Amino acid sequence: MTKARLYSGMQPSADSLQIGNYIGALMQWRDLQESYDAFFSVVDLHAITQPNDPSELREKTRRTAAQYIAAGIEPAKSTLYVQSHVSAHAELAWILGTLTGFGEAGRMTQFKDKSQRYGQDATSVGLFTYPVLMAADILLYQTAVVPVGDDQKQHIELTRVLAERFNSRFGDTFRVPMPVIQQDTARIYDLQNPLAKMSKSAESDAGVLWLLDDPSASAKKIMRAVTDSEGSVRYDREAKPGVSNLLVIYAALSGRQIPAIEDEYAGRGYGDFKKGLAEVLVSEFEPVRARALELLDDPAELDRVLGANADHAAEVAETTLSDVYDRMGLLRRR
Ligand code: ATP
Ligand code: LTN
Repeated sequence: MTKARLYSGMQPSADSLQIGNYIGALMQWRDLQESYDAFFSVVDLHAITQPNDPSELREKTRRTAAQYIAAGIEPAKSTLYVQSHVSAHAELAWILGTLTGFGEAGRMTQFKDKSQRYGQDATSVGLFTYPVLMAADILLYQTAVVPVGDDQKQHIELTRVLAERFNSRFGDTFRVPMPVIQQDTARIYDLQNPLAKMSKSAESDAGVLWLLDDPSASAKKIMRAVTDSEGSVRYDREAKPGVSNLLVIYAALSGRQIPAIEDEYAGRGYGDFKKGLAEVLVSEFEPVRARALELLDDPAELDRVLGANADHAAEVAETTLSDVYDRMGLLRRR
């Protein structure tokens, strides 16, 4: 039996991924690649919706790919490639843009947040159409499931709407994908501001745990994480957002349940708990970090792997794109 298709991606928007990307996305990807025909892209065309230095963008793209592999995505098993290597993404995005309402795109909360943060002058049309490009990524591959963090749920909903709209106007062309959101780890929060999502592009670095950071730097950030004055290690998202966030991270990285961790630290202070978490984090991340740095030592080999995977992705994508052009009545070149 052929496996159902899975698609996901991350932006190369920093030198290192953060732990929210790892827990909220990569850990699921690693497990899911066993049972799906998985495609994972480094979405560089999405990343350029923010200003980028060209040589830094190249470096961040390789680094993101290296971290996928280091975290356990296997390029021999899954298709791991760079979005801009497959021109069909930009082409289908144009097509889908013609089917997307202006108001519909304007209701995307990520756009509203980001455009507000950057101001009108720094908000590009590309940022506005970001979710349309994301829909193209997913629909090109006849994707069944899309594992993401919960911040991407609205974009997947738009993708479904666009797929259904196209299918009803032009005939059955796209598979309508389903999001897969692991609820308990769907949102890791900033260590200094446990009400905000941890993010690669956070304004301050103090609350972000980086996958490629020196382990001692990460341990220090954990020791300084915001907690509360109660002093007991107990999960309560409303009353204790800082401690609850640390518990979620602890549970995800150790594979243990939150109540078991609460029991272990009952009657002990936050200092012990944080030390325990720092140890778990270092032992999980150290091999990932070492492997990523090793891969980055040989960029030619990394580029070769990405190129070969892009060839496969392009083949699949072209089949869908050519069907789309045909159904819409674009005259095919002979
Ligand atoms: P940026 O700040 O550049 O937008 P980001 O760190 O928010 O970056 P993305 O590249 O946008 O990360 O997202 C990659 C994947 O990681 C997505 O599936 C997203 O839902 C997930 N993700 C990102 N941040 C978190 C988080 N704090 N908790 C859980 N999942 C997350
Ligand atoms: N917008 C996504 C990244 C992304 C993506 C995708 C995720 C771009 N294309 C396709 C899943 C499927 C984000 O995580 N910020």
